[in-house]
Amino acid sequence: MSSERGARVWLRHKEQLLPSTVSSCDDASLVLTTDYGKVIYLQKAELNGETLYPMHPSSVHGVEDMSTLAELHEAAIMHNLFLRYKRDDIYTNIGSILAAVNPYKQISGLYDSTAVDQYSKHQMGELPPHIFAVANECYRCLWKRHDSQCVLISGESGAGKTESTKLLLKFLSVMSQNSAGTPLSERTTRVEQALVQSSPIMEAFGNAKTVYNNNSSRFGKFIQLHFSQNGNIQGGCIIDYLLEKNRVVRQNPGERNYHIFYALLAGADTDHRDMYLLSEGPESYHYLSQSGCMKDSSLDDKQLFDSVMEALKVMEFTEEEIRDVFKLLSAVLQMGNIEFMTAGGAQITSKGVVSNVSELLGLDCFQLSEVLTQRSMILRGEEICSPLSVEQIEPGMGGLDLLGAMQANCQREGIQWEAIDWMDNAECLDLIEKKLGMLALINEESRFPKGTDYTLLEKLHSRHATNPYYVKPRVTDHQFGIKHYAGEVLYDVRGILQKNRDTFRDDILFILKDSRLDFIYDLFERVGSRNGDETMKMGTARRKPTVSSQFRDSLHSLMATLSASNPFFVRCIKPNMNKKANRFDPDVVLNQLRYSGMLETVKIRRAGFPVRRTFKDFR
Ligand code: AD9
Ligand code: MG
Repeated sequence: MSSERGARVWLRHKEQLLPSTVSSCDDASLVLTTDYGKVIYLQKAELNGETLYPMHPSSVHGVEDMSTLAELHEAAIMHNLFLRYKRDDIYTNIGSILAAVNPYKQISGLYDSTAVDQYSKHQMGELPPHIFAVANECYRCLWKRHDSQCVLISGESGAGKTESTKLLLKFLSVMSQNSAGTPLSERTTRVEQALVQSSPIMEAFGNAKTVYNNNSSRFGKFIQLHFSQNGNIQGGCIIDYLLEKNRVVRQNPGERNYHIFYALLAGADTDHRDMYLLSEGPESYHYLSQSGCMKDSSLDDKQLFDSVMEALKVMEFTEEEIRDVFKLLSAVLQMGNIEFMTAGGAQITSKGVVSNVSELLGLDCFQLSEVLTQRSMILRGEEICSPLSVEQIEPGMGGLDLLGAMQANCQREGIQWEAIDWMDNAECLDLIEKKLGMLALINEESRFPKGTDYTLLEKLHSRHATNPYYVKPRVTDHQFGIKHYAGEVLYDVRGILQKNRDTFRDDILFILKDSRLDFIYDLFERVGSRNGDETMKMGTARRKPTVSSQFRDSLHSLMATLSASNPFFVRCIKPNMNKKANRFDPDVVLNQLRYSGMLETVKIRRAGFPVRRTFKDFR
């Protein structure tokens, strides 16, 4: 009966189970069309109950909660996502976890005010799975359970984490405005407005087009909201992790710098353009043109400029502050255009650009030229100047290049979030951050005066080569690898210690602190105090925290916060690598289902513990 025309079946084909439909059959043979578009011819004699069997109705029709699927293999889970995705039902529950497949298109009505209203009036499970259902449950739980709530959103680059976050914030801000039925105080509305308006600013300065995502967040973030007893948001904070600073000076082919630079060029009117000493378009700036990618049809730089301006006003930035920020951005762009030639040491050939930069930053032009072409140090109370060669300067112009190689975007997000999932990633995490783990070794070597990238690599290899999660590449001599839960990643040690130390040349810092502009002065005054002036005077190595130790500490504190909260999980899934709507690539999705441990999740949920409460809470 599984071989009747039109029958829905599972076909085992090359180690995979494929959801299929019988398209025709005769006494000896069978033609099947898989849901993912392949046509397969089979001889009936070759078939048995293992290779072909009927699909259970729950799989045929699809279910809102995976734990009610009768068939529990990864193919069935993926097929269920696929069925729903085709109907624009992008959300599916896996017990209390929400799976969200990125539609790469606007689905009408999905997030409008009617939807907000509906989900705010229903309990979890009464309406189809939705990010608003999670938001609502989370909001209700604040009072039901009397503890803090957290939502962990994970997924690879472009899967939809940022969009999900914004939807959560949107829902919560509406709830906050409607709460308690009391007349709104002016302050409250301001808080909600600021909450929603923080996104355009954060995205303009911290997101960029990458090959994976046209609006990729180049930093991790943790958003904390505080609610009053009557349910409105009183305040909040955003903690960011490891911004990819490197991108300001260098981008891979096909990628862009941070959105704000293009927005500024597209949006500033003639007067402001003159004030910021900006030239025409992005093509005149090395930092924007080097990658060969300056535009994308999905990105409207002018419109972004307008929304950032509006947001900055809502956030109460003054005209002067906005002007100073844009001047600084323009100065960064111009820095990238300074050219050098060799004549003795390095000489600046583009004097006009240097004078623009000094004007924008409120610096002395001569001092700036000096500090760009020679390095001065205080040694035993005396100032020693040494000229720099062009080769020494060019990488130094990436003096903004402060980011460690330890950061590989989606993997780094994986490291953050996996720790609190029940998929056991503990051994890999130990390798990275336990006592004598990799981060500790990198730190130790950064502090060690004779340490080099290669002495570090030797130590890593010798201490960890036998760890099953560590990779010692056979062919290259400048890499080490980690087998993360989502796959193996190789890291390059070249430059890693310098990036990890994240120091700022003192002589450059001093002239920046000499700026006529308060804004620039304030900015670098803070860097100075972070550098630790006390120890500098004593001439010893600075004890400024390294990038990796800061990262480790911030993760520990994040973990402490999260452990004290009741978690909700949203797993974002990317349906294809082409950023396209209506395209579900089974290989791409399967890979994500595997490493995110979704299958295990369903099994655990099905084992009879779909809802977990402590006895005390239950009682
Ligand atoms: V990254 O790790 O920051 O590079 P994210 O944040 O996971 O990544 P993002 O939220 O930026 O991905 O989503 C990528 C794009 O997918 C968005 O710019 C939208 O064009 C698209 N997207 C994501 N979620 C939705 C959605 N719920 N509805 C419509 C969506 N489009
Ligand atoms: Mg993002």
